[in-house]
Amino acid sequence: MNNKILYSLLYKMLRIRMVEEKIAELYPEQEMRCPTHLSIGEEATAVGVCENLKKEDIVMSNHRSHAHYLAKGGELKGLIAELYGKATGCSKGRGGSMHLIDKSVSFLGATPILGGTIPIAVGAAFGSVMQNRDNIAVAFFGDAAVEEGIFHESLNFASLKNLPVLFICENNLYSVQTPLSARQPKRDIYLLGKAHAIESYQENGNDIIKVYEATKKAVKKIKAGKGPVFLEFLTYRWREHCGPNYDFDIGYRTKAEVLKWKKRCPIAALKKQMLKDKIISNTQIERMVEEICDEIDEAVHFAKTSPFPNKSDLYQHIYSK
Ligand SMILES: Cc1ncc(C[n+]2csc(CCOP(=O)(O)OP(=O)(O)O)c2C)c(N)n1
Ligand SMILES: [Mg+2]
Repeated sequence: MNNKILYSLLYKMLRIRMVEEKIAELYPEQEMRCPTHLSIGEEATAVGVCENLKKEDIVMSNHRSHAHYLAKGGELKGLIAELYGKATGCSKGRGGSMHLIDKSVSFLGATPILGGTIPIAVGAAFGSVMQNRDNIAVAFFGDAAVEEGIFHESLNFASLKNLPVLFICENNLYSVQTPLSARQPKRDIYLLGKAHAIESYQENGNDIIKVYEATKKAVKKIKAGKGPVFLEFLTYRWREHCGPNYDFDIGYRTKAEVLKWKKRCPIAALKKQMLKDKIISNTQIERMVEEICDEIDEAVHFAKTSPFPNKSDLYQHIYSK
């Protein structure tokens, strides 16, 4: 992999991490009033996948949406302002954290109804085929979304029609506070893709290079008209399901488990490798951090000083054309 790509992967993961850490820091001020689901610890999947996409390639996300939005090129100021419910937010302050949209980069949207965005991605891919466009559509969803009926209907149809869809399951082992073992039989999730005759693979979702390479291969196949691909990435959420805090004190998982996964931090791993291979220096990393810090401060200032939507505009921007 060339150095430019490695640099970009590191920068984008670090940026997402720092943005979400800032959100966690500011959240207790209670100026952001929407529920927020942070992807801290899971940055490699969003970045490794989206690095392989073109601007026209469509992404559908879910309740844990910030990383997907930013990795696809969604505007940072629009994200932060949206969390503050401001008129300058990417959804004009109507949506909050779980309803992000930036059509300028084909981030068609996030909604929190589990599995609900999977058929939309499939429909978008169907539309692209009918209109002779060569973009693909990507659906990001968690391990719990595969428990929804619509997941199977969507895979069935995509497989039948050979549609250009990439299914990305971010398996972080939990749905809210319930482990996978209490919800699903003992089998690998990617096998569900195979059951629908879709080429399917499982990969380490905390290894950005593995995520990037698996996605690259998948996108190449999909763009060659050879039908959908299903990728399951194993990863782990560090903080509570919804909100800025750590939650190992409430008993559904141990601190030791969280610490074990923190040692598998995708950002630390890539940084270590790039330093060892002398692709980047500590000074360059410090400069990266400073640049991102400035960008985040500017976005927070923009959000805090932006106006709330006018009451008279209440019924505008409810439906997207
Ligand atoms: C249809 C539906 N049922 C229940 C919920 C409540 N809910 C919100 S997030 C969530 C867990 C999702 O787990 P997963 O898909 O693994 O994603 P993760 O939160 O782990 O990223 C649930 C049950 C919902 N949003 N939609
Ligand atoms: Mg999960």
